[in-house]
Amino acid sequence: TIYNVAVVGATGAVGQKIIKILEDKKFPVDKLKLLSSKRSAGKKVFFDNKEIIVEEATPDSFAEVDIALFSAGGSVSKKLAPEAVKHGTVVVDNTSAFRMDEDVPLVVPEVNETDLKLHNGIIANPNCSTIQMVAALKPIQQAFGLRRIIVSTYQAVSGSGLQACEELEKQTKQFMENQEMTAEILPVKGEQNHYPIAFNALPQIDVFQENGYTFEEMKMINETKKIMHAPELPVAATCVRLPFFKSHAESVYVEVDKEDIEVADLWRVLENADGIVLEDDPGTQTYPTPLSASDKEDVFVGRVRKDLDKPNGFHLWVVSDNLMKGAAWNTVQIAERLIKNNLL
Ligand code: 11C
Repeated sequence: TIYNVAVVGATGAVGQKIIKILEDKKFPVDKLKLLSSKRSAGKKVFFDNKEIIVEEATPDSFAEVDIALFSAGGSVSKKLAPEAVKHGTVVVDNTSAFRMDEDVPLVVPEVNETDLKLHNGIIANPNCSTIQMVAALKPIQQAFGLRRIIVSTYQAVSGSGLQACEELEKQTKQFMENQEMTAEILPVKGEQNHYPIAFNALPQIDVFQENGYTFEEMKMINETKKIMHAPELPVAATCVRLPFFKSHAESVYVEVDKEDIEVADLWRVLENADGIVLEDDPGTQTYPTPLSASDKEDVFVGRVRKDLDKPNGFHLWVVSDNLMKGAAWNTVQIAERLIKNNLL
């Protein structure tokens, strides 16, 4: 069987990756519809050696579309995903619009593929920094149980979009030429204060919530509990933006249920886990970095250490491409699993 597929946000960074992955993975596409805002409509994109003209996304765009992959921002998803569902289209949404809705499965295939069967037309793709953490922690949860998670992130600028990447380039040049760095976008577009990201670290990703945590931190906390089916699991997060373009890194501290576990036990379950690549050998300075993980679809884990005080505590370093497993690849993977499980 082949399917009519729509990509909403086709000219954006994630949309472009989605189109490339559909091609590379030979996704069973009959017709591919590329949709965007009015501003980008008319652009031409190649898919399978054929030119496709990008069309403006409207409520009527979804007639005869089997599956739509949305990555055009939360407000577009809120407006158009329900319209697509009315046409019988199944939506995989890569924004935060529906993630915490009870009737919307929030899925990382290696972690909770079976939640897909509960869908009512919309499946949500989690936040990038959440995806890579739960992918690495699921095999540990399954083998040893999880008692608590504390994560600090080292996140790439591409998570805030193309303009933020341009800002990092501009500030780097300004700094090297002894000029004052000008900041207009980061940490958050539209906020009152902006700080340089070049040669800096910004402990704010997305807007602050009333509890003093940022929205990115609360996404990591709430999405993790939902995906891992662990509403009572204590999770704390500190999210920090750093001046590199691609792939998020995370320092993750976990406490497991068992006290007689050693690093080798964690290595064993991580080595055998789907979508995880273990790169961990201090003797040869082997560990993943944002540069080494970029453009790859896996989640890389290294620096596994036992806590020096807590017998059930472990530290891990988790790195993955935020636009690949963190966004485009996880979205296409969900679509593949919907087909495999007869859920379209
Ligand atoms: C960042 N994690 O790095 C964000 C980007 O909820 O899908 C992804 C936002 C989202 O800034």
